[in-house]
Amino acid sequence: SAPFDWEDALLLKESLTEDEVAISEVAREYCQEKLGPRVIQAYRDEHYDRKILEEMGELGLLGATIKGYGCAGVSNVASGLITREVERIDSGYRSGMSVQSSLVMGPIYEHGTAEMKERFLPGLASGKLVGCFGLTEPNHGSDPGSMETTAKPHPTKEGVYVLNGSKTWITNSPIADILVIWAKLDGVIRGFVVERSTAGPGLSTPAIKNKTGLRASITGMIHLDNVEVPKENLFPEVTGLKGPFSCLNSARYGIAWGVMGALEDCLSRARTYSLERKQFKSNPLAKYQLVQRKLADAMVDVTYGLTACLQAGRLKDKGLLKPEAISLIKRTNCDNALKGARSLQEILGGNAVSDEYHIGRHVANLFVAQTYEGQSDIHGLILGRAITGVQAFC
Ligand code: TGC
Ligand code: FAD
Repeated sequence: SAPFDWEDALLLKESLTEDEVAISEVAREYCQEKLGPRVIQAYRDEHYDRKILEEMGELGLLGATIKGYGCAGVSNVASGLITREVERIDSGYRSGMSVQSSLVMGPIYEHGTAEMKERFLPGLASGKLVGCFGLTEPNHGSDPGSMETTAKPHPTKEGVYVLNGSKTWITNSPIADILVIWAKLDGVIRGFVVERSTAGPGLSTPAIKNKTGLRASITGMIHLDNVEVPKENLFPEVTGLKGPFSCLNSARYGIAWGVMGALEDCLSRARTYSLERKQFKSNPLAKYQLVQRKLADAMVDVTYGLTACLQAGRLKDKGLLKPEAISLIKRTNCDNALKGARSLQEILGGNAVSDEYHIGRHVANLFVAQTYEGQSDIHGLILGRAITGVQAFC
């Protein structure tokens, strides 16, 4: 029988359908050939090329689980495998894709009217339109329920709302054509699709520069100063935090897969380095027990993490995946990826400081992955509440 495969210790591939394997291979080829060669320069220049979304759109990687509207309609496991391949290159590229797919196309598909779906989804699926998701505010990150952004009926124009407020740390906002904005209307959270082309001068989206992580993705603020939005662009039914959280469930699920891709890349690079680099009597680093332990720990975390993602994906396809279970995999995989990448970085010694060796970039990115979409301690508190029935947020 085939020997043990350290890159697939529990034979994940055996549990995938032919379609899932094929999609994963398409994504891998694209990422390795097209994203890999440009990531170091993009990270140095803090540059996000919006053509990336068009390239992904051409391959059917955007909004991949959506049926119709130019989307691929694949399983949640297939979509997770795409995410893993993209983040194997860089979390920033995965971020741009996750926001477009889960946080912009997701709510339009789930909560939008038929007219909104027809109007926005095909352009977003092709990557010709870029979207962003505005939930976090300068004063409200982990606690979005306290948001200050408001929507009010226009005092004179029938069927028009007026938005005021600020959002910050918003992926894609400086280049977004379509902005999903969460705001309080009569004190209740509602979702609006703001179109840059018609928003007028009250909308501005300055970039946040000089980031220490996620530099290959573009992040910015959103300022709304009396921005007018027609009532056709309001999600008609969903109210309260379950609006934004319903799409965050999918994005958090995707991150759990993605960060395992980043850790796999670190593992592969550290292993190669440890076999080539010799210290003390011409021994490769790989001969030393402490080094082997670091590699083994990371391989175990990848294997457990991907196995949990696979199970979560199958449950999601059946509609059985609970938000608390998503908190479990998002938190555990992000924590393990950050810890593992940081430990593997040590194997590269001084060379780890050079961006040519990639691991330092993953470490910086994984701090962000552990922070956004609910910081790990927040997910710990969500789990604590599920276990005890008592909430400890305030
Ligand atoms: P809480 O009382 O827990 O809930 C209020 C209402 O919301 C519902 N809800 C959910 N519904 C669906 N899925 C979920 N995961 C849900 N979580 C909560 C809940 O059922 C309730 O509904 P109802 O009908 O009873 O009103 O609200 P809370 O204010 O106590 O919430 C606390 C907490 C910590 C759970 C929540 O606020 C939280 O998760 N905070 C983290 C914030 C966060 O994740 N922000 C993400 C911003 S977007 C982002 O980071 C994108 S980065 C993307 C990239 O670049 O990749
Ligand atoms: P805070 O809420 O101020 O938390 C700071 C620390 O305090 C954290 O460690 C947290 O766990 C801890 N803490 C807070 N409350 C408690 C508590 N009750 N008990 C114990 N500990 C607590 N948001 C969007 O809406 N859309 C986006 O596209 C988006 N993209 C992002 C891209 C990047 C690069 C970054 C960095 C962030 C992005 N975010 C986005 C924002 C992100 O979701 C928030 O940064 C995150 O939710 C945390 O909020 P905060 O930064 O305000 O931290």
